[in-house]
Amino acid sequence: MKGKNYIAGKWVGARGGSEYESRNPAQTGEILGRVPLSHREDVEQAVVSAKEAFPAWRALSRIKRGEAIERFVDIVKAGADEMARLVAREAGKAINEARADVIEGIHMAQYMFGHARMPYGQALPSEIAEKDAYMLRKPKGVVSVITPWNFPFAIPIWLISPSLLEGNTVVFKPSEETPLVGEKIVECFERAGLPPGVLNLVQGMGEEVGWPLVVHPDVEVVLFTGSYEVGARIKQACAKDYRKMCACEMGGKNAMIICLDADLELAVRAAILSAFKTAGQRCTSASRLIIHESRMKEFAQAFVAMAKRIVIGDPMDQQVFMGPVINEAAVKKVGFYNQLAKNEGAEILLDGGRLEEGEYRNGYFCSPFIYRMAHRRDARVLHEEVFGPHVALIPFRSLEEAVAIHNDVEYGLAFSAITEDYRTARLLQEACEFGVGYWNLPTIGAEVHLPFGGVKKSGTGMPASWPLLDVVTHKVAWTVNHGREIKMAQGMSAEV
Ligand code: UN1
Repeated sequence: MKGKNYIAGKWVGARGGSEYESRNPAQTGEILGRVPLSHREDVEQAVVSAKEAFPAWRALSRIKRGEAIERFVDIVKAGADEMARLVAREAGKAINEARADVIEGIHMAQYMFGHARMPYGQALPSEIAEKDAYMLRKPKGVVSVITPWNFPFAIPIWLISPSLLEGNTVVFKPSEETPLVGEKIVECFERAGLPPGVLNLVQGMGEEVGWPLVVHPDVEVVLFTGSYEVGARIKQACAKDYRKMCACEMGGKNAMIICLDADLELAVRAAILSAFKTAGQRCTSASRLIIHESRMKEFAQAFVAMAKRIVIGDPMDQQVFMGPVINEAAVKKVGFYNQLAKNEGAEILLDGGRLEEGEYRNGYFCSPFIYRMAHRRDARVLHEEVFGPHVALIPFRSLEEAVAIHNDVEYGLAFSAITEDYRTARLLQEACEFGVGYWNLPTIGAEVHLPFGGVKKSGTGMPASWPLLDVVTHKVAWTVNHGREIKMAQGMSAEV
């Protein structure tokens, strides 16, 4: 563990030398490491270093840049187990999920390496026979990458690898909850032979590091995954700078619609995974299960019975399904919304919340909270993101009503339709507002080569996969005269 920032190819402490500790959310007494608590001056140095490295990096062939990403993949693969264990210990994700996080990052890097040999422009027709016309991509410059703790490995790779492939240079600020995973990523890129300054790391908090990275005049693009509140501030700040672009992936209040003809066993399994994987802390987690009223009773019974069997505990234990939530604030937030559901008249089907006894004493553990909300569609708890193991069952009578309930939130990220009928699924696909949709599947489980991002308050600016290549590049027209002359227009006076 270095416990340092990485700027211009050197591991350095924060100016002034302040540090903070990264702790294990399952064992809060366990300090995993110490990292710099950086400030604006550290960001300044990192941006200068990225700016200086840009001309040489963009001048390399795209395939050469892709090969650096390939070497990164080889290095990560060789240490994948160790990386997954660090993800589990620092983010509190169950070990099998931590492995999946690492694999998802590998997949994105592999996809971007493959992309290196794919077309990066187009040949287009011209109105004039003597002209050839092209669209070419050019990198934009310095990209800020600001990422969350819930996919501490995969999401940084989602954002860093397309930026680097296209010839941009990057300043990376991982979540302050998972700085050591962030450090490991950068270490692997260093070992892969990235030239100094191409990828820089600055550890620290949102206001002192994240915000300066957003407003810095030499940053061309801001890539962010996190809350709506922060994403909205970023978008407003970028709008004030005429040349700055951002892509933000933000919150969700995702739903499954479970229809009259649903396969019950499939619906229950999909709902358990959607609501409780990662302890409900994915932006794609489902917190609303919209169920045909005549299937409500049998679904609720089977769903609650399975939720009771969820094993909660140490993320390193192979048998554990759900680890802790990330921190004290998250425990409090889950507790607040569980109580709010009660205050707003919910029928509690499984009362859950903070676990404090025995093995749970030293971590931020919460058990599943499940409730039925039949009448109060305007209840606040049905509209706000909780980011924890908290899920509402909401009955509907007609498909029109199901769609209306589904769309009656300000978010639109992940959606799943559970039905055996093609026409019903087609109707829901068309009418529901979402960015990542599924039929007879959980709301989680995105694949790296598919577009990923939300509508409404869930996302802006094509935040992942191949659409992101457009965000980090300019598309320029390049038109060539292969004729021998340029015909002059009329209106020239006679030679003098
Ligand atoms: C997120 O939680 O920010 O679809 C992304 C999924 C993941 C992505 C989640 N692969 O569940």
